Amino acid sequence: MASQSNQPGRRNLLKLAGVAALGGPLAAAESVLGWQAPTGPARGLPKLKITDVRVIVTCPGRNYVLVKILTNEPGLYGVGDATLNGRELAVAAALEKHIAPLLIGRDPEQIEDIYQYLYRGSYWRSGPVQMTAVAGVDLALWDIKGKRAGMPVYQLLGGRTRIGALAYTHASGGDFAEVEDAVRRGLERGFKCVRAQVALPGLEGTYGTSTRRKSEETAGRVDQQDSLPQTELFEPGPYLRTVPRLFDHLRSKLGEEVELLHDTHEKLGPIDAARLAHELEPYHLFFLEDLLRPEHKESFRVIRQHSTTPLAMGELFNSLWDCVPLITEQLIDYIRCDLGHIGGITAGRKVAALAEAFQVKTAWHGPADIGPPTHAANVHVDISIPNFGVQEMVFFPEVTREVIPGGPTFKDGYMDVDDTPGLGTDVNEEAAKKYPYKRAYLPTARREDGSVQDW
Ligand code: KDG
Ligand code: MG
Repeated sequence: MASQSNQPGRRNLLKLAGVAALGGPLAAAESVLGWQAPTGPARGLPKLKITDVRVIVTCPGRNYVLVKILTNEPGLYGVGDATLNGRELAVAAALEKHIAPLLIGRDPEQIEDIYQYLYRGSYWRSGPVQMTAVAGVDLALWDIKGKRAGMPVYQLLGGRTRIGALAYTHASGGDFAEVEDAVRRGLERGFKCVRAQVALPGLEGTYGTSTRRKSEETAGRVDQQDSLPQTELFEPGPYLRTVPRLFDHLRSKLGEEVELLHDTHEKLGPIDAARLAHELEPYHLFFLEDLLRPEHKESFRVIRQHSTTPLAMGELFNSLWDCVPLITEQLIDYIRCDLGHIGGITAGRKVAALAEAFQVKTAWHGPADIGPPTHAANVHVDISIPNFGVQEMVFFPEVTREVIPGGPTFKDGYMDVDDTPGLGTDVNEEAAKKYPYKRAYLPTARREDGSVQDW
């Protein structure tokens, strides 16, 4: 992996040493070029340096990309998650070839500066590959800071604001009765909030509407994939006719107490989205998720004009700035970015603070195709901010936990993290080697006439 130093060249250093001897503002030039902390090391501890950045690509059930950042303090390292479902190797290459060489010799304590440097310093900014790579680094740096401080990350973010993070699970099925059974199973497991999805009669279905039960939970898993993407079908007409009837069924069978959610997965156009949100009003959803494609933020105005159903949006966003218009115009009620795809905890806390000012709550993306360090980061942020809403969660299989141990716990409807210093997750590099990467794609979708449809 990357090993060359990032300190300024010898000739520059000699020049700067002469200038610095004069004192004044120019004396700072050396520390700027060398990226040394102007304030000195924390708590009198010796100065930290990044000595190695390891990128671990592994497939314990599905593909994950982990970033392990090592320091000059023996045994002190951090682990982050840089998994981008279906584009894992692009992120791994960005990290190995472009980002790791920039980090060697840097002070891992300077998390904000490194985030700014990687985000703005590349000139080309944002995008899912770059921001997932930045998130992997960011999480590893927060892990290091927590370990060094002897504190869980949520303490570094300001300490607890709640007993745990209210969590939601997924329920799906081929018909309304199957979905109802799946919701009941979620409730028996302790969940207070359940996302409900149903297959569409007469259509093979796609994400969240599949006749292959639970397909949305397994999408992208290598055992579910051919070597090239599957093509799935979607039609808005059957979807719009079916979903309100599903929630009518669920409310009549389950009552008002259970919090129900639904994911449209960016499939609709503006007026169809407004119709769905309007027709779901009697069933009082906790939220209706990702109605529109991420490009069309202005179209949320159309939905707002027609409905009081609470709206959530954001898992395809890549930066704080993607969130700004929806939050500042109060066009959504929940911002549900993926901390692993917007630059990590450093970006997420900015999104949360912006949202707080406009009474928007958080609902960070928490699917199976992001690794345990991102799930841990979600919960550290959830339990330390004032405007947390709800947290999507999954249970990882044993094979994933063998390779990436640790992560949040679940009890009585809430997720939590313990007081392990740092994020509370790790990577077992030896175990990771047993599960080499296997090419896998997310499915794609088309309409019945053959044209491309958002999946
Ligand atoms: O890789 C894609 C999944 O992360 C996404 O489809 C899951 O929409 C999703 C959700 O709400 O969990
Ligand atoms: Mg979603």
